[in-house]
Amino acid sequence: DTKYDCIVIGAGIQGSFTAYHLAKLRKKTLLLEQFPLPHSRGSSHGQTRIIRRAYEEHFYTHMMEECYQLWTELEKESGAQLFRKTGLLVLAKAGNEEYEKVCKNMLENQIPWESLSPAEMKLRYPGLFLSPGEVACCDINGGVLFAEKALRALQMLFKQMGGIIRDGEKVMHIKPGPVVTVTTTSSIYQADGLVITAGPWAQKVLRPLGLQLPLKTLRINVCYWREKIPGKSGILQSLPCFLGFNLNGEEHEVYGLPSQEYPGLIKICFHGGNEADPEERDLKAQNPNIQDIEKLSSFISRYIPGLHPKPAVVEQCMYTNTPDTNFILDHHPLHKNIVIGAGFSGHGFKLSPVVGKILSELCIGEKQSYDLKPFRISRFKTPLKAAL
Ligand code: PYC
Repeated sequence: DTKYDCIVIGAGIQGSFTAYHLAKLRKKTLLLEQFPLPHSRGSSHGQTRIIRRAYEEHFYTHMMEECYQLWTELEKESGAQLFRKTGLLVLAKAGNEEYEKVCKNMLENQIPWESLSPAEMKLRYPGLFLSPGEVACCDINGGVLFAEKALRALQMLFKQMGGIIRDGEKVMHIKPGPVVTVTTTSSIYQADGLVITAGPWAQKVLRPLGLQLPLKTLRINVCYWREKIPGKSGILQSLPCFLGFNLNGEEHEVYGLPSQEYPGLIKICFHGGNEADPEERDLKAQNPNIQDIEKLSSFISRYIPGLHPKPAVVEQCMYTNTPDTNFILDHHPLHKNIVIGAGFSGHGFKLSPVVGKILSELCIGEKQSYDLKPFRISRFKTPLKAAL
């Protein structure tokens, strides 16, 4: 039978959480993925992601409350450990606007956090050297999510609830209507509702539906670093997840987290990269953006000098950024039974439990649990184009 209640296009973390919620609501759901699973072509691969409540925006901090509950629920249902608490350090120059907003938000929302004096920082993290006039605070319950394990757990539970996954099937055509028809490279399916969570392929899927969203796809260098002398700096044991705002004069945030991928290495990256077509990402991987890596090397020499200033491993990941880095969670402006989740802008993984809930509610026309104003398509100018 090829008729479903809902079809979800894209089996990354956002699509998989959406499909899981739909299956929980007893909707007959098909999850489509263009590549054979598992794969590392999009934005949901790798072992680790940061989880935190430390956000500038109240609405994300608010969404994170339920996300923590849903991540715990997923751990219970799957029997897999998916979270490790390390704390999340936020580092910045004193007076940095983003830093001030994050602290204010944590204070106002009664998030467990602490401001750390230079003496405390030195004591706790002897391998990390802040300069005078730089400040630090900690989101105490921040930590690491085990990304690929989470994706696998979700897809397993989705299938156990009767959900169908078809991987290695690329969507070739979508015909809107009261019943949506989706043609893939091997089949034709129909559904009452469609959710598009295609990650960096969102624009390619949406353009034939007359929608031109202001999305930029970026190729991110995911860098792993080793100690100059193994065990000497203690940095691998002591350093928790961190975010650095405008340190070393950089416009991008720098972030780091203990590496689960490579024992003995630590993951430290820029929260940004160069524009790239997702099809080209791996073709150009031999030639990573050297500038990014040189800037990271300079950051590391200054702040964490116990690390070797050349990355031991460089991998790639894609971000899909909106102009304001807020997500797109909305109906298609003309076809209300087509729902779009896009533009996760490099910070969507931790929020996927609630994103999936929101997209499932939009798809089946249920009352919304969250105010979706920050996520609407109408905040952009002229998103509608004549269908090709
Ligand atoms: O949102 O915490 C975050 C994050 C860290 C690295 C990429 N995104």
